[in-house]
Formats: sequence, structure tokens, C-alpha cells
Amino acid sequence: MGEETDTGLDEQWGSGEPDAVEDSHRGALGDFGRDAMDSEAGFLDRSFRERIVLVGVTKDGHDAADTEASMDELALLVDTAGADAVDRITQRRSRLDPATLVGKGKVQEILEACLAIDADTVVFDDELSPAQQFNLERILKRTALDRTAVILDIFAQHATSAEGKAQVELAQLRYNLPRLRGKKDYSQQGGGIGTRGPGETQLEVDRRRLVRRMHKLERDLVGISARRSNQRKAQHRSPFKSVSIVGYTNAGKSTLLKALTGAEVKIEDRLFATLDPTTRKTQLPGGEQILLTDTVGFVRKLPHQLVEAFKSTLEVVNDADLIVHVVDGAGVDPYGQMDAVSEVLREIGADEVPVLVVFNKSDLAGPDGEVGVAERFARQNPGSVAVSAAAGLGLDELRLAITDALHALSRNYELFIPWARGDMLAAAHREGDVYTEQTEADGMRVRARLEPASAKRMREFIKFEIEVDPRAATTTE
Ligand SMILES: Nc1nc2c(ncn2[C@@H]2O[C@H](COP(=O)(O)OP(=O)(O)OP(=O)(O)O)[C@@H](O)[C@H]2O)c(=O)[nH]1
Ligand SMILES: [Mg+2]
Repeated sequence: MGEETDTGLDEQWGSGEPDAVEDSHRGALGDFGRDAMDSEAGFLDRSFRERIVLVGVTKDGHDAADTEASMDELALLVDTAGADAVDRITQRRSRLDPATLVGKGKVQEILEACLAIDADTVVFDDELSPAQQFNLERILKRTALDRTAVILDIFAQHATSAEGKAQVELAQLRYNLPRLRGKKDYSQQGGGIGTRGPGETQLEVDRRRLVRRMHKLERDLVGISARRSNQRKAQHRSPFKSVSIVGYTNAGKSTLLKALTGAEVKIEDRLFATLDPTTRKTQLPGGEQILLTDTVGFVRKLPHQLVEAFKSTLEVVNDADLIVHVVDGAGVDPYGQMDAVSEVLREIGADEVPVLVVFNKSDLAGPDGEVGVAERFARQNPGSVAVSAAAGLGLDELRLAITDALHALSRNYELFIPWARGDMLAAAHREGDVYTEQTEADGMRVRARLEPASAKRMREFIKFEIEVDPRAATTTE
């Protein structure tokens, strides 16, 4: 098995086939080498609730409390994936061991814990390199996974749309590719005679099969994305502005969409309940209609394979006029979650879109029992608002805040449009708010409030930007 992988394994651990203990191990990955093509199977066995040991490392510059918080979240992720975290082991290390992530003594301690509590799988909070995963499985004689694998597993379970499924499968395959390793019994493989080229090992055949599948999924997703982008272009031509709800998983994004639009969306007290975006139209206090979209939640250390695979879903966030960033104001670490969300927004290139922060769950007390904690966060972050999406508190204020934020995006201009460009005059009326029109010999002098996108398209006709609101200036005319 091991020869194709550069394991970086220390001599101390020996080499060769794992001994008999593995056969009694019930985890889905069996003899540690699950069929990487079979993404339906996921990473965890769900025919029973696997017993899991969690492992975390406290690195320099962090304290034990950070690790515990991250481990709490990992336990929640494991629970969401359908397994039980029965023990947790942590270690303080300034440098991660390249062969086994944690130190050698710690690996023994994990093994003993696994034997004592009959654990099926060990889940590490930090990303394991393929070599580390291989080494750890060999020593621990059971499946070793990382947080990424657990998150991928949850996504795989929750994906329902064709696009969501394709995106998750692609992310899983990208994760699996460097982790492919030879199988013990090649005869059970689907391939058979004729599928293997001259001098090709089964591993190479598997890898080729996997890469081919990845390319197919990539092509499919490009097709879906192109269709979606056409739809969005149609939306852009529509007079509706687009607002995207983003935030940490379980912050209450779907609840907020429901509260604001009445949409019947899935709301659950679990992580990653929403994978597919839902868009609904709603009316703002001034009568303006907007398109509001609820989308997939983010998490700390969101696997980059997933971010990459979900890029097309998240394009709606990139193209939004405004992001409503929902934060669980009564959660354990609102600022930490906000940072994690901002990081993902940067990663998908949506960091230029203006953001309105909403501290949700204002009906709940904080983790220390502090009443009104969401309101306190809102006061401390000027421009943000506190709401309770579930109890319907603060929603009018939020609607006003969205109206103001959108209004702040558009600017007032004076334009001169020659008669030959009747199309532009029509566009100014359709897309903007035209306040005055003055007929001149060669064209029309227009004062209008325009969105950034419209202003960009009409820039050759813009004479200057008007600092005062023309509504105020024109009332006496
Ligand atoms: N008490 C209280 N609970 C809330 C509030 N908003 C949402 N919740 C609860 O928080 C949980 C998560 O809500 P969702 O709306 O599914 O959260 P989400 O952000 O869409 O989560 P994902 O789609 O899984 O990322 C549910 O149990 C909701 O009932 C609120 O204002 N107050
Ligand atoms: Mg949701």
C-alpha cells in the first residue's frame, strides 16, 4: 500500500500492513482506503453512530480557550454529520509534526483513548496532509479525518439540487485526489480487464478515473453557472436591486429571509441547513422592491475546496448591491464569526460589496447571561442593527437601514443626452430616478439619480455629479 505515498513516516512507527485491530474497526473507511470515487458514501458511516475522538492543537499565540471553542464547534459539526464525539484530546505545540501533526507521545495517548472507549474514528481540528492522514491511520488503526472532511460530509448529506450535489462532489474529489492510495484487493474494483493501460498501476487508473469525473463536473457546473449568470443579467435589467444575506452558519439567515419575505425556507437548529440559495422579492418602506437572497452559511476554516466549488452559487453575493451580514448576537464569539465570514467574502472576491451588519437573536441572553447583548453589539458597531428574526423584533428598523444603505449607493448627476441616443434617455428613466428634463436644440438635459452600474454605462453623457439632492432643489421649480 504505502509505496506510492511519501509518508514521511518515522522509522519508529515501522511500516507494512496494519495489524488485525483494524478489522474490528467499524468506520466507513474500512481498511483506511475508501473508494475515492464513491462520494455518496461520505466520510463517515451512517449505518450506526460512529464514536469519535476529537483532537485539537493549541498553537503559539492562541490559548486553550480558543482550542476548546474550536473543539466545541467541531463536536457540533461531528454531531451534524451524524456521529458522536465521545472524547477530546488537546495538545499545545509551537510546531505541527509533519508526519503526525501531534507529537509521537500524543499519538500513543490517542490510540489508548481509542481502545479504551472503542472509538471508530479520530477527527483532527486541523487539516491533515495526505501523508499525516496515512501515518495516523496506520498507527491508530482506525480512520483519521480532519475538520474539512467532516464539513464536506455534512455538505454531501444536505445537498439537494443538481448544482449543489455536483459542487459538493467536486469538492470531495478534489479533497480525495491527493489522498488516493492503492487498494488491497484490486479485483473488487469496477475497472477490470481492458481499462488499464500498459504499465499502469491500479492507482493510476483510479486517479485517471477521478480526474475525468472532476472534469465532467467542472464542465457541468460551468453550464449551470452560465445559465444562472444569464438569469442574473435579466435581473439586472429589472428595476430590482439585489440584497444578499450572508453570515456564519446557524446565525439565522433563513429565519431572517422568512421574517422579511414570508418565504417558506428550511430553518433548523443545525449547521449548514441551507446549501441552495433562495431569492424572494420584498418591498422596502419607500415602496421600492428588492430581491433578497438567502445562501449557504460560512464557518471557520471553511474548506477551500468547498469555497472554490461553491463559487457559482456565491456569485449572487458578488453581484449583490448590498450584503446583509447576519451575526448571532447572542452566540459565543460574534466577532470571531464575523472575521471568519469576512475572510470567506474576501476569498470569493465579494469584499467590495457594501455590508450592513445585523446582530440577530436579540431576544436571547448572551452566553454569560447578559440580557440585551445583541443591542449592545449594535450600539458598539455604528451603522449596524439588532433584530430578532424569530421574534420579529427590529425588522422595521432593519428595512429602513436597508433602504438607506441602498439609497446611499446611488448618486445624483446632470446628463446631456443627444437626440440620437434615445435609448440612453429611456434607460435613464427605466433604471434611474429622473427629476428634471430640459429640452435643448441637440438633446435633452437631464437630472437623475443613478445606480453605480447605470452611471457607469452612461458616463459619456454625465456632465457632473450634483452634490445636493435634486429633489430638494427642484421643489420650487
Ligand atoms: N431565539 C432565536 N432563535 C433564532 C433567531 N433566529 C434564528 N433562530 C434559530 O437559530 C437556528 C438557525 O436558524 P436558521 O435560520 O436556520 O439559520 P441559518 O443562518 O439559515 O443557518 P444555516 O442555513 O444552517 O447556515 C434555528 O433554530 C432558528 O430557529 C432569533 O432571532 N432568536
Ligand atoms: Mg439557512
